[in-house]
Amino acid sequence: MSPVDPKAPYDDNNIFAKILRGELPCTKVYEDEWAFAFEDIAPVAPIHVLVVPKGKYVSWDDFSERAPAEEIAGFVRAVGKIARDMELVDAGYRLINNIGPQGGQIVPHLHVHLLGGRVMGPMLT
Ligand code: D5M
Repeated sequence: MSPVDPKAPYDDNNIFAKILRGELPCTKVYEDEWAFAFEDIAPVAPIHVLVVPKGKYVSWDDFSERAPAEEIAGFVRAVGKIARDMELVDAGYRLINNIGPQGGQIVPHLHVHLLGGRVMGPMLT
């Protein structure tokens, strides 16, 4: 897949849109009014979950500009709740949000990678 253009219009046929509509399978770990979370297909840590907003947003820029405050709060709270539910708070965990071509974003639906279950390296590359 090619890198995401963060300014491109939302593509209703992207993989995560299909997962949200139930058209593609996933291993679901959480769902509420604002967020949906499932296991990453290519995990890089013992716990590697993708958390996506239910709304149609490509990038963090798009989300922070267009989403109502209630939706932003709901999504952020969901990320925190998933970390608590997975008992990651004491050990710690890492959140990664790849945006656009230089950010390494491949799937054009905003998503947060939640990584846990091992010691992370000191720096991102
Ligand atoms: O990363 C996109 C991430 O999405 C990457 O870690 C693989 C993952 N992926 C791709 N397809 C699937 C399906 N079908 N299920 C679960 N996970 C998937 P980024 O570079 O941040 O855009």
